[in-house]
Amino acid sequence: MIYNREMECIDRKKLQELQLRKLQETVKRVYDKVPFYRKKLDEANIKPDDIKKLEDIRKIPFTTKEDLRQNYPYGLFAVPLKDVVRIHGSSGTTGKPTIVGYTKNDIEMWSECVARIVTAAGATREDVAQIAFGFGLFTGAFGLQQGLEKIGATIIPMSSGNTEKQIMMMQDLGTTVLVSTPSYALYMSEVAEQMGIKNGDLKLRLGLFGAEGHTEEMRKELEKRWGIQVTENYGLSEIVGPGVAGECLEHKGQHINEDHFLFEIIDPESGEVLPWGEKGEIVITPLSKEALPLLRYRTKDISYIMDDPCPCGRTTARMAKIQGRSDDMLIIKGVNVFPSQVESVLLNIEGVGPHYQLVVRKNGFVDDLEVLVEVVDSSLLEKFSELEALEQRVKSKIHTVLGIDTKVRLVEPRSIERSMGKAKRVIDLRNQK
Ligand code: DLL
Repeated sequence: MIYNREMECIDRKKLQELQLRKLQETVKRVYDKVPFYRKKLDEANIKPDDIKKLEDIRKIPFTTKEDLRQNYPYGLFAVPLKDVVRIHGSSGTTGKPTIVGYTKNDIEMWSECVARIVTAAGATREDVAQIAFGFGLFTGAFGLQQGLEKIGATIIPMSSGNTEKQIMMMQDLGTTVLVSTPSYALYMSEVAEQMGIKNGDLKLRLGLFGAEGHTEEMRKELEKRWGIQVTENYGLSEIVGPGVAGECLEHKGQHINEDHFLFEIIDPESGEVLPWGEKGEIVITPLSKEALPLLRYRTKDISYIMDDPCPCGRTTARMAKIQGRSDDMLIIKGVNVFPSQVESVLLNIEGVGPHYQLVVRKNGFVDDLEVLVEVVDSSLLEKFSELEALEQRVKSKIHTVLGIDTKVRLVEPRSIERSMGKAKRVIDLRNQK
């Protein structure tokens, strides 16, 4: 099923014409309505009329999270607050959240985008969808709820946490679709198992997972544990929330809602635009937003774009799995390492479980990486020689794949903190004495 065939199967030339027209309108709107952008564009010596073709976007300076921070909370809004019907925010690790806002039309556009991606993932009005994202300032729960409601699915707004009740409801209410982060889905499967619930006791058939990445290996693990199809979707609050892109059942990347979001890939160091197919930082310009229209927002997410035809029939370009955020990248003894690479390695080793954590410490001028991973069978922890052999195996696998030496510590099952939202995989002790 395709939710909006006209836009999802659009001819590329037509799409580019549409994108150009919307880009021109957006630049004009922010120039007229947002003093920050007028100043920024004046300083760069650009007038809205200078945008004559899509490539002219490259003349426009980037927008960063820091710009949003400095204009906290409403400084970049392009409409008066009376026209804003909803506020959301992204939880910063420290300090104040980034505040975003939506007009009625923005909510309509957002719901449509989510309706498209959940349809692409195989959800229908027959489904009972349990939302296990936290309802609140976070965009995940409301975003998925609106899109799923739009396609006529039955929503169970459980929010995150309270995991045993979550599973009880799943069983009693006949949940068919689970909406959560992949790490919470993993934790929920563990709790279901402890409760003695088997897949056959549930009607679950589909996972709509997002808000953080998961590797192909983790997808297989989740599919096996729950006995379901796992799909992934992507988005960020500054752009709209979930609904920017999502996987179809071909699992060949996440289809981008290109009529609403213009993607570029840049070299994160130089800022130079890279051709599609090359890996770099995703930069997004939303093309339809009224309340918070940003220009060339730097996401810090690293990926690449594919535009070869997808067997599903959609003509929209697809983004590959996010490899990591540029600020998550660790440099261990001169080698660039993303936590997702370690995840792939660990999930291919028998005897260790899918729960892990990376601890980074400063050791003189270099950074040391310690990998904590749970053993599947706790009795192993008493068998010293077997334990050491497994530790060595993990160490050497990581060395073969990533080319770095790490410390490896095998720990008790269930000893690593479980996540009900976005997992914290990296513990950074570099700034601690
Ligand atoms: O996480 C929006 C969202 C909610 C997307 C629910 C999908 C589902 P933020 O809290 O602002 O918004 O965080 C955005 O999360 O820049 C990525 O680093 C990361 N992220 C989101 N989806 C994925 C994904 C929501 N599929 C940040 N893979 C983004 C990897 C993801 N990272």
